[in-house]
Amino acid sequence: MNPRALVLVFVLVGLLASPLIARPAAAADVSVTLIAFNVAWHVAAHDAPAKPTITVNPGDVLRLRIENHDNFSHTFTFDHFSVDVPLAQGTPTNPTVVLVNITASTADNGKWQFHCAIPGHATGTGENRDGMVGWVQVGAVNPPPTPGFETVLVIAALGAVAIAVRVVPRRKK
Ligand SMILES: [Cu+2]
Repeated sequence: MNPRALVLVFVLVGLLASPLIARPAAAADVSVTLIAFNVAWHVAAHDAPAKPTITVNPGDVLRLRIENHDNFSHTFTFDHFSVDVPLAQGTPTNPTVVLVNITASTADNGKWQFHCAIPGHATGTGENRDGMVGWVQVGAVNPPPTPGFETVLVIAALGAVAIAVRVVPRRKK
């Protein structure tokens, strides 16, 4: 293969491979207010749905402001991230506030359940509790689609290289 063709090969392969080695989005701070109210978790407001799912990307820091608006105790218990903090009784206007930071790594990809450990507030075991529960989803809900688009790109790159090698005139010796 002559040198010009070789350069073309490198440029094409580099261009076409660049999306495949693109870095993930930069890590972000995700600030969420999680409210314990009427023996249920809500994000940001009482009338937000119970059993919320909070979504973050790997590398993000989830900065939770946890408020207890009930006039009895709760806990914020998150087995996967080894968090278990008590929440003393509060009121909507004068809540008990606890700050919890959770750093999600790629090893945490998946959907993880948090709950309240006060007896009767959540039932069941492990990741399958019901009642006063919620989830943190780290990363995509579904894994990325099987390589289809990338395969097409690679085939296109190889085709382009083959054409380039034929079109680029050979140097006369
Ligand atoms: Cu509780």
